[in-house]
Amino acid sequence: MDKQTVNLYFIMGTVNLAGRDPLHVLEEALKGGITSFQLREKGPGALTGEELKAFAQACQQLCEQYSVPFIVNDDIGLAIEIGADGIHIGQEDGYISAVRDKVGPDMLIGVSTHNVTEAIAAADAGADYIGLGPVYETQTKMDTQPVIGIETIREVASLLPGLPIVAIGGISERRAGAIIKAGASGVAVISAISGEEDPGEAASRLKGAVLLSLTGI
Ligand code: 3NM
Repeated sequence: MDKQTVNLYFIMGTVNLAGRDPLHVLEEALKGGITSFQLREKGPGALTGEELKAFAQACQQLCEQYSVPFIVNDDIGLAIEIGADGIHIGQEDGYISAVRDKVGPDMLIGVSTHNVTEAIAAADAGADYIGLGPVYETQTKMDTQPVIGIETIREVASLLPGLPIVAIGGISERRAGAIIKAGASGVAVISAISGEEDPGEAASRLKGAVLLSLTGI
């Protein structure tokens, strides 16, 4: 997997969008230049069953239009059923090798990691990319691990130079530069796009910050 694929990785579900239409937010983010999209449907009122599947397929179709990989969080069955481009799993979601057996050779597998040990284990087990965080405090996910800061990114990036690393947790346009300079391939955000007045503009500015820092390396 190309590191550029995770330059700007947007995560969203239908929950916590302050009444906005999620497909509209996604399309604006796609227009703004996101390079990956993860459907993460969690929290009170989260869609399930056929409703979730229909929503996932609508997201998938939009992503296809913009040639952006469509990745499903956690739900391996759904990812397989609709033919997602990727599946993203947490530390508690089972062995990567078992997930690979289920999804076949072509689906991307991303893994959430929170320290050097988890990052190395994920790389050894064949993860296509890792999420690494939370880099900063986040208001979006309640059960996060302790904040890891920039130094952990630097350490993991130097130990795993070939692996796409996407930093996550409390990332804003202002913070993106330092994260990229520390060695991350990109940033994953929820609120810095979906919580903004103009998600397209927010995505475009974040992308600009990431690309500027990458060219400066
Ligand atoms: N995972 P925001 S932090 C979904 O550290 C998620 O693994 C995290 O949301 C981790 O960009 C997080 O609004 C939430 O801070 C990111």
